[in-house]
Amino acid sequence: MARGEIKMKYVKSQSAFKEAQDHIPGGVNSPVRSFKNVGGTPPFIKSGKGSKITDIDGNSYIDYVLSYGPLILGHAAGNVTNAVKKAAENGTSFGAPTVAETKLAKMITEIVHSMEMVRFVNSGTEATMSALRLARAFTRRDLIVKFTGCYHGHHDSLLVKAGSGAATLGIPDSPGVPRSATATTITIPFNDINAVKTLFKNQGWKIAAVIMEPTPGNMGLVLPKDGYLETVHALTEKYGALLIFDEVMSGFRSSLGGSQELYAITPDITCLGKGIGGGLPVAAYGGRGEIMEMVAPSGPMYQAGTLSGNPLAMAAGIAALTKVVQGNVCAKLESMTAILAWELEKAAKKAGVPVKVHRLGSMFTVFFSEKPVTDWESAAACNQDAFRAYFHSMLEQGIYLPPSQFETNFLSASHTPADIKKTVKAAETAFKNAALQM
Ligand code: KE4
Repeated sequence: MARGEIKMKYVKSQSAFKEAQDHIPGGVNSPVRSFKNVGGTPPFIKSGKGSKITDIDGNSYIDYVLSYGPLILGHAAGNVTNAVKKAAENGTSFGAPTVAETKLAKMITEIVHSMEMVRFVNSGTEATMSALRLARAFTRRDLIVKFTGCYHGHHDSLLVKAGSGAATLGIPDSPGVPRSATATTITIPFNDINAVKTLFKNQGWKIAAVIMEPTPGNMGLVLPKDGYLETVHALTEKYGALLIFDEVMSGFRSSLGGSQELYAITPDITCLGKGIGGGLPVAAYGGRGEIMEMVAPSGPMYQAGTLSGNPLAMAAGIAALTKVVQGNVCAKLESMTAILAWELEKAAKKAGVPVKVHRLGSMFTVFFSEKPVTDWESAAACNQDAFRAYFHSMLEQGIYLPPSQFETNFLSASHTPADIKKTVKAAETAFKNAALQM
């Protein structure tokens, strides 16, 4: 333990974790939360407010997980909480259309111009699963292309060489996924332009769609090489395949209109999640009208959901996006995140620790690597022991980071310059701990 660190108490979380493991696999409802990759006990969170969370032992943290992206405004943002309370007083679900769904859909189509129409679902997994089915229905082709290290949720056909929790736990190809489910999924390295050119040359006319995180966040944050996205897009257009941008994480985070706005690329279908629900379960897929008209009941491609477009989730999403747009939040977060990334790089250099800090909009990742990180292979080669030492030192100092090298950190509109200052100071100690592992 480096000097200056306060020893957090986790007595209540330890007993809560023990009990949870008797009733829930691994004690968590999503694997990355288990701290299995970094060791130790995951703090059980009691509450959040703004940029802070407090666990059941009373420890308080500056939060850079923010529920893995949704909380662009921060925890318990007043307008979101009030909107959900008000909606709940009128009922929680109807199984019937409401005007709130149209309102949020219109807001999204006005921000993400490639989405002329939107269908709401309940998770990013559902959004990408439905987008694949739509692409296959529209093109009448079967082959899907994904990229190693990209994560699109846990449905069978895309749980192949996946990032995020699958990579964190070292199970990028999960048991239980039958060969038949992945037989039409082709996986190639991200940022390898020759691989995608060769694939299209050989099989382009059989490809229904390429699905990608344009700026992957599930290997940690990895950025596309110059011209890469443009080339992928041109190849899909040349061979009549659809381009699906999975912006579940990057939407309203890399910029207001997502990475498609930043890189000026118009995908055929876009998947959104996280930020559009203000912390409630909402995701969506959408695209050109002629494609979306294929979706039942307009067209024959079936997709449904009991709680899709749920009134509370719609209220939260409308309140959150209204504030994000009116408050010019993305631009403000751009500069604060850039300052933090620069200061972290400086602190690592001072501690003699080789890192690559990648930053885009309000997202960033600190890779413990001397070499550039451009794909899954180089991300996986990072020094994970150094990451673990850094992670635990930051946690001990009240900075709550995603418990995996293969995740992205997030800022919110509630983070303050004082939070940034405290985070950088903690990192100076944490990098010293990391240096002992290198
Ligand atoms: P969900 O099914 O978890 O709502 O969304 C899946 C998904 C799809 N696409 C992208 C680009 C995503 O990042 C995700 C989910 N992201 C992870 C974090 N890397 C969720 C956190 C978790 O699995 O607990």
